[in-house]
Amino acid sequence: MSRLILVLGDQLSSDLSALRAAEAGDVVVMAEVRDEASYVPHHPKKIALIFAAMRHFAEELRDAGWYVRYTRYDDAENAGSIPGELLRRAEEVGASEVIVTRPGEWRLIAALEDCPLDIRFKADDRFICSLEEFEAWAEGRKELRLEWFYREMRRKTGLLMEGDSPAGGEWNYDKENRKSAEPDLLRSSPMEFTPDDMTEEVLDLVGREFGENFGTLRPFTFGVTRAQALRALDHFVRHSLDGFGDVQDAMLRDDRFLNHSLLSIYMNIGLLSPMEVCQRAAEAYATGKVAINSAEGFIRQILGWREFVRGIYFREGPEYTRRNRLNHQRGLPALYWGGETKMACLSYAVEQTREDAYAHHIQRLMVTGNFALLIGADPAEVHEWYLSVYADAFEWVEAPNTVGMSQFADGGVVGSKPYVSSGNYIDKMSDYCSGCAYDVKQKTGETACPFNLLYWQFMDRHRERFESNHRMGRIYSTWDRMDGDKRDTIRAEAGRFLDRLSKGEEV
Ligand code: FAD
Ligand code: DLZ
Ligand code: SF4
Repeated sequence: MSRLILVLGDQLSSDLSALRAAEAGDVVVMAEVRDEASYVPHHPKKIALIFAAMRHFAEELRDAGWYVRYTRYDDAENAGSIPGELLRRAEEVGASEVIVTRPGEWRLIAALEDCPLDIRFKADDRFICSLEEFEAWAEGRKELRLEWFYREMRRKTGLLMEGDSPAGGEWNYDKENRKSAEPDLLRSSPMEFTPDDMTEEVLDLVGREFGENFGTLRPFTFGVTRAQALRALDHFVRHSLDGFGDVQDAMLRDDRFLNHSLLSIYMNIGLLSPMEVCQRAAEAYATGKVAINSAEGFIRQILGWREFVRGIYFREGPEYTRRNRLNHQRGLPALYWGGETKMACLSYAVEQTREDAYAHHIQRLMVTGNFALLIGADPAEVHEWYLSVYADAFEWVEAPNTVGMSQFADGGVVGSKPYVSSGNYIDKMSDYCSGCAYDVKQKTGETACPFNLLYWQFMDRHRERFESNHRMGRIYSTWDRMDGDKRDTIRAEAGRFLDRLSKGEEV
């Protein structure tokens, strides 16, 4: 009897474990469904990316001889959910067994477990570190810290290793990767692609069905096939990787991508493997084409962070997204969904997010994430926002970054201290402040940058929790040395700012 091989929208890899387990006569099932397209209000570009890449992948599977049953979003018989589609297809072909590579989200794993078919999960081995390996590494450690995990991964893979030693002599070149950036008309941009007829059809569908979601659908320039993703990788390694490290943390109004790769969207839906991306970067270093700080900085994000957060997501379990260690309850302000704000940094980051379904790491962490944490936004709402608005957002990678790294809602599992800053950091790393109604140099007063007030108010209100953190002691010494009247003014002005936010006033 034939079996069903389920391929999800972020599992578009020809060497997927479920496909490898198939036998002659098995039927591949792929489905564009309402439940997946609306569990959060995804950015239209994200839905278009996934549907278009799914349709192209299904064509490639058929060309390679697979028997594929593909359901389009507007098919009349569409059951609206993955389990529903499996049941329908199982009846059609007379199958009762389904093979699926374990999904990247607890919600969908639970839905499949509840499905009254015989569901066989295969490990998702498109990662460099298996979940078993991560568990073995994490077991018995008091704290899980990226740096130690990353070194293990370097040793395991041999990436950027010279014998037992790290290439160039250091494991980590982060110190060299904190420069600000100057506008440079010659800086290359990520590769863009023109939609073909199949993608145009998807764009029309998404425009009709999801046009009300936050986010601009056109122009749509993402690649949607493995061949295009490989071209994007090649383009990045040739033109942007060498400059990646230097300006990795910088932000510029008129250069949204700087030297970032935009490769997360391709890796996260399976069009590129993390190992091949790292190998290309290591090869570019070995052949003298890129500097060590760039190759290492880039590889660390993938071999280190990407693998690390995935391990955390599955280790911490389905309740992880509901953690709220700092007990933050504020609703996410309307400005995150495009409401007016006078704060230039937030306005630029949100506008870019709306147009591109993309913002780079420091914009996510130190602008939108920083502000949400400082105002005490409910981490569940913050999580829903990040999961919705970025084209690369899938829970296994988004949740540890948001709930853990950015909002400290997991109490320090991902990061050892909260990522918060005053306006000074944003001013140093960007050109945003020169176009702002607020003055980043003013610590108090009518025009003071809100980050300056909120930063100290955050430290003050969470003193009990953070004072004993050895990485934060100096912050509290600075606060205590401040003139008492100034501290009171900061508390009062930050309080008024938060009141205005609560009333829904423009800030
Ligand atoms: P580059 O700067 O070119 O980096 C190269 C690659 O490194 C990325 O493609 C990505 O695969 C990997 N990487 C870099 N940082 C991280 C990280 N912290 N965690 C995991 N992988 C990383 N990344 C996602 O892929 N999906 C998300 O939903 C997501 N949500 C985030 C939410 C918040 C609040 C924060 C602070 C970060 C989030 N990140 C997420 C991590 C990071 O911001 C993106 O991976 C990166 O911006 C993707 O753009 P890029 O491909 O141009 O990255
Ligand atoms: C994100 C997404 C969307 C928008 N739509 C679909 C879909 O219609 N069909 C599908 O198979 N997958 C989709 N996905 C990806 C799934 O939500 C993803 O597989 C899970 O979140 C697990 O990572
Ligand atoms: Fe952002 Fe403050 Fe700079 Fe304005 S002054 S852009 S609010 S950091």
